[in-house]
Amino acid sequence: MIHIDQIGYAPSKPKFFLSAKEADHFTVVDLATDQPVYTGTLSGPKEDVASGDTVYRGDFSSLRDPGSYKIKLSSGETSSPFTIASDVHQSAADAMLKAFYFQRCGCDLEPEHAGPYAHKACHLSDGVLYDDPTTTLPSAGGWHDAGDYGKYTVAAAKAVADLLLAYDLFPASFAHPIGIPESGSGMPDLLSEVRYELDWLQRMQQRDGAVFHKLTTRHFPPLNTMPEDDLGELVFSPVSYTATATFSAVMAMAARIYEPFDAAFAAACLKLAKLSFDWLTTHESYPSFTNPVGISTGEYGDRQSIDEAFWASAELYRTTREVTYHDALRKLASVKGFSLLSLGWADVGGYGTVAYLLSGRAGADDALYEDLLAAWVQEAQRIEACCQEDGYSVSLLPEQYIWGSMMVLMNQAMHLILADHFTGQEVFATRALDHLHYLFGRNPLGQSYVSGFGERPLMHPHHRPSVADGIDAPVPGLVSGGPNRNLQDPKAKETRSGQPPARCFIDHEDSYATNEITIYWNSPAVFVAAYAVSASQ
Ligand code: G3I
Ligand code: 9MR
Ligand code: ZN
Repeated sequence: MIHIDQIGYAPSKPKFFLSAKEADHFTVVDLATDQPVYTGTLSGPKEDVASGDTVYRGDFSSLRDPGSYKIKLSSGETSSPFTIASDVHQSAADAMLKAFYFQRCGCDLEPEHAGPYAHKACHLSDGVLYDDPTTTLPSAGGWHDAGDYGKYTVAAAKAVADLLLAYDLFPASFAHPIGIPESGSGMPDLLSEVRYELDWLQRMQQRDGAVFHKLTTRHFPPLNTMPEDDLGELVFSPVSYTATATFSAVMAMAARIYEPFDAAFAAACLKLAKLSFDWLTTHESYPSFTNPVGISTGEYGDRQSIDEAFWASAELYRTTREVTYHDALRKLASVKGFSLLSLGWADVGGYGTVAYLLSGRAGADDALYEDLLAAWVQEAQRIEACCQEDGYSVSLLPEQYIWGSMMVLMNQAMHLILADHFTGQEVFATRALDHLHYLFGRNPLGQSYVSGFGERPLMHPHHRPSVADGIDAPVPGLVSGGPNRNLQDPKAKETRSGQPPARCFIDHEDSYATNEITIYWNSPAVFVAAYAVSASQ
C-alpha cells in the first residue's frame, strides 16, 4: 500500500509518500495526461513502532505544478489520486467547520444548508434540574457533543476555544461563506456558528455564576435514533467547578473576539465570565463531578481543576488586563502538579499559557512569561523529535493511541503551529502539516479519518444521525476519534485485538471507542487546516 495524503499538498510545501514495499523507483503521473512528470527513488527502510510497519519514503517535494496526480511504483502499484494546489485543504477546513452546523441542536436543519442531512428541530423541551425536579429551565440550542445528543460544558469549551483561536490567528482562512443560515450576515460564518453554541452555553449558567456540567437525557438513546426522535427527558446535571471555570474562560475569549461585531454581546460575555470567575474564588474545594445516580451519559470527570482556573484567569487577564486576574494566574501558575501545556478537554492548562503568551510581554510578569514560552518551545521540540523517529513522521507515541487519538494528533499539531507563531521557527509548523497529511491518509491504515474526504474516507462513524438517516454517506467533515490501543468497546475488542496501537481502529458504527466523532476532535483539526490554508497562499 502507498500511503499518501488523499487530498494533497500545497505547491511550496514538503511532499512525500510512504510505501510498505521497496521499489527500484517511482514516478508521479499526471492524471490529466497519464504521463509521468517526476521520477525518484525511495529512501529507507525505517521501522515504525506504533504500527509495526517497515516503511520506505518517496519524496517529490520539488514537484510544484498544480494538478491531479498519482504515485506509481516501478513494481506497478499505484496510489490514491491526490492534488497539488495552493488552497488544497480549504474545502476540508470548510467541511470540518460546517460539521458544527450539522451538530446543531434545537433548530430545523433546512435542505438549503443541510442538503440530504436536513432534519427537524430536536431537543426543544425545557430541562429539569437534577437537584430540583420541581424546576425546569429552557435548554434548547447549542451543538450535540458527538455521536450522542448530550451537551457537555467542558467539551463545548475546548471546541469553542479551538475555533476562536483559529479565527484569531488565521482569519483569512474563514473569509468566505460555508453555507449556513447566517452566511452573508456580515459576521464570518465561524463566528456565527460559535455564537450558536455560546448562546446555549449561557443557558447553562446559574444566577450565582455556577455552571451546569451537562444537559442530557438520563441515558444514551439507541444508536439508530434521529435527533428529533430522541424524546427522553432532558436533565441539567449539577454544576461543576470545571464547567464553571471553562465557561468563564470561553466567555472571556468571546468578549474579545465578538467586540468588533457585536459590542453588546461581547460585553454580556465578559460580565458572565466575571460572574463565573467570582464563583470559583468562593468554591475552590468544590468536589469534582461524577455522574449522579440515574444518569449514565458521558461524565467528563476531572479530578484536577487548577488548570481550568488558570485558563479562566489567563483569558480574563488577556481581555481585561485587570490585576485581579493577573495575580490569580500568577499564583496558579506556580502550583505544581498540572500541565501548563495540554490542550485536552480535561487538561486545559495549555489554553491558559497560550492566552498569556498571546497577551504579549507588555505588562506581563517577565519571569513567568519567559518560563511559559520556554516550556512551550521545549514541548514543541519534544514533539518535533518524536516526528523524526516516527515512520509516518508524526508525534504520536505508541502509548498515545488512546480514545480520541486523532484529537491528540491535532492538538500536538496545534502546539507546533503556536510554537511557530511565538518564535517564527517555521520547522515547527511544517511538522504540523505532516499531522494533517496523516489525518487524510498518510497513515498505516491508508485511512482518511474524515468523512467525505479522500479515496478511502470515513464511512461508518459512531454518530447517531449518520446511522439513523438512511443515507449511506455519513454527514461530511466529521473527524473520527481514531486508533485506540485500549480496545474500549466490544467491536474494537472483537476485531482488533493483538493489533499494534496505530492499527487499533475499525470504521464501524458500533466502535465508539475508536470511531466516534466529537466537536472537540473536529475543532483542533479546523485550527490545523486553517493554518495549512493560510501558509499555502
Ligand atoms: O490518557 C490515559 C492513558 O494514560 C492510559 O494509558 C489509558 C488507559 O488507561 O487511558 C487514557 O485515558 C483515556 C481518556 O479517554 C483519554 O482522554 C481513558 O482510557 C478513556 O476511557 C477516556 O475516554 C473518554 C470517553 O468519553 C469515556 O469516558 C474520552 O476521552 C472522551 O472523549 C469520551 O467522551 C465521550 C462522551 O463521554 C460522550 N459523548 C461522546 C464522547 C466521545 O466518545
Ligand atoms: O453512544 C455512546 C457514545 O456517545 C459514548 O461515547 C460511549 C461511551 O460512553 O457510549 C455509547 O453508547 C453505548 C453504550 O456505552 C453501551 N451500549 C451501546 C451504546 C451505543 O453504542
Ligand atoms: Zn438536539
